[in-house]
Amino acid sequence: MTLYQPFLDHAISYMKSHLDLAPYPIPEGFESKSAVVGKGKHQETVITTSYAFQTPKLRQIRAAHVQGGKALQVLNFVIFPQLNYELPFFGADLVTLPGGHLIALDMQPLFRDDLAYQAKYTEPILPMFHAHQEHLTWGGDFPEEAQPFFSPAFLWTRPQETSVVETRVFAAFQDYLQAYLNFVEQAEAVSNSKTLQSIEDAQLRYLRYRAEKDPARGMFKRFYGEEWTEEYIHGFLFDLERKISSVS
Ligand code: DBV
Repeated sequence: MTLYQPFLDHAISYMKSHLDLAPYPIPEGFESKSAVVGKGKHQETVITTSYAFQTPKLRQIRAAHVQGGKALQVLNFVIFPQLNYELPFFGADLVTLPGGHLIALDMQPLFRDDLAYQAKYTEPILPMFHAHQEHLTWGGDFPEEAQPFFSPAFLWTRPQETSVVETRVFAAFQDYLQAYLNFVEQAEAVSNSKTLQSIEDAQLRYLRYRAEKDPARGMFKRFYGEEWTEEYIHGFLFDLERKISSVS
């Protein structure tokens, strides 16, 4: 069992019991991809597996699970709400590289500086955030241009010990997902056309940033080549732009 498999298993089974999940199409060739990397006794098979679902309120729930031995494990899990809900994104980037673990967990706001929005989607989870942050110290600098996309409840940490990932980070992941599904349950559809436009704008801003700056791009290119990587990023991981242009 690899490091993030229990996270993925938990997320899928928890969502299955709390949401009306339907499959979300994964483009052909992207459900699973593997490559053999490294030389001699450092050879490893790196396999990337994709999962995707949707619900009436959630446009795309998707995970990318990269498994390449003890020193290369990634679970990137994002939930993109439908465009007629003001819900934040659920964003988890759980990364293990030869240099160590890097954990990003947040409910990423559509409108970070809007106080009413913060009162609704950040303040209720601050106690949970502080409880976890006590054990998971701040991970230090991260790209300044990414800051608008994170909430004040952004859990960002670089644990030294794998056991911390297995216990504290796993507990935080479960709590954040549970809190997120509570928000989803309570969310009501928006019909005001100005609000709808501002949601679409905010989703596109987020999505373009993530697609353009995807920190996994270099890794995927090395393993699977440029063409596969760009198609994976724009056609699956961050696909909103294409979905919008295909209906309008
Ligand atoms: N990150 C992704 C996807 C990944 C992925 C789709 C499927 O968005 C993995 C894989 N993240 C990944 C890897 C690294 C990071 C780093 C492999 C390490 C890159 C490296 O060191 O070579 C949060 N992820 C990071 C970093 C941050 C995040 C801040 C470190 C800084 C950096 O290298 O850029 N999550 C990430 C992020 C946003 C987010 C930038 C922005 C909104 O939600």
